Amino acid sequence: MPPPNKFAYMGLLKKHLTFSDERLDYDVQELLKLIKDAKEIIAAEPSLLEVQLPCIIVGDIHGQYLDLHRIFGMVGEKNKSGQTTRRFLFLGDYVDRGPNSLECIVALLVNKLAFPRMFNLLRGNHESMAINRVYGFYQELRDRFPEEEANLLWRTFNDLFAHLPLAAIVHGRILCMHGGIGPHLNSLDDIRAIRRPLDDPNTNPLACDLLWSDPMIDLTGYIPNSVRGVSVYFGEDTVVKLCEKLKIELVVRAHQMMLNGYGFYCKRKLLTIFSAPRYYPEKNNKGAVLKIDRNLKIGFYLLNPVTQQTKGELKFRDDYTRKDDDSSYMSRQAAPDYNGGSSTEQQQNLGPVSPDTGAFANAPKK
Ligand SMILES: [Mn+2]
Repeated sequence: MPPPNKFAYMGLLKKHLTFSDERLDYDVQELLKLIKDAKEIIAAEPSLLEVQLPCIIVGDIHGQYLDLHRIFGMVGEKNKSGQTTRRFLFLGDYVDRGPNSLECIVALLVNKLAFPRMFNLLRGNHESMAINRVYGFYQELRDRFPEEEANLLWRTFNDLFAHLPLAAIVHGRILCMHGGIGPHLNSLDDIRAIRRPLDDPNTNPLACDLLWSDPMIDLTGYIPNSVRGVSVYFGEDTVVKLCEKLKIELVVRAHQMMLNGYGFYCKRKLLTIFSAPRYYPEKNNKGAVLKIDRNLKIGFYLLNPVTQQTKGELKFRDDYTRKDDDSSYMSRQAAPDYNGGSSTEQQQNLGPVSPDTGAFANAPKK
């Protein structure tokens, strides 16, 4: 499928087809117009997207623009004419943490405009003001533009983020979201009924869980998510019951770094996909992208944790000791509040990049 004739953003689209590890130059007025046009399409979509097969599902990107390029290259997505051949579902967390939040979100939005049905974008917990104010996106804009323009761009992007759909159902059988499930989710219509825009997704309990919750091993039911400071941990029984109730086969979510890029949970009824390799450099994690064919058969593309600096020397470290099981998930026994430990200690154990928390979401906003 080629881009539409006389596509207004052909120049911008082409700019993103070329692999580059430098920041791109953008025209602020063009960006503002792009956001406005993309918002129009996104706002008209339902809160629960319906996605057809085959499709490629991508987890957290977090400003790692080079890795977004690797993903497009891996799945054979792009050729020089800008043709697109794959249907994508992105699970959110496009911005923050990495060095190129702007390139990532602009690349995705311009593709959304060129191929609205092929590029499906969900909201992550970082697509919200309270979070991307403090985890990198705002600072990146301030570094790249004069203050007034940076503030305007940041507000305009966040206004678009408030309109992003919150979940997707693939082929009627696979439910996808950024964070996970929660006690307020009893039917697909519950998701469809969420009104957007949602400036602060945490004001809607179901939206908050879709963006923030995490699975926990050895847990029954739900408990407060003490590491995130918002939403819940959910146990295997809640996944089993939800699959029965909603007549779905699988839940696919992102939101947590997996050493292998992906990790099954609950006897393969839930799958985490994380697409930002070396997100924790000291853990040398892989990234993964999920491929679902038209017969619902799934497979993975893996991104090895190489960079131009490491030149692949760490490529094989741990390759043969890692399993595709639940090893990256929190277990009830290790939970920070289980034996009187504190969540602060838990986060410090994870090294320089700690999991994002929603504590800021409760702080007074500017
Ligand atoms: Mn997240």
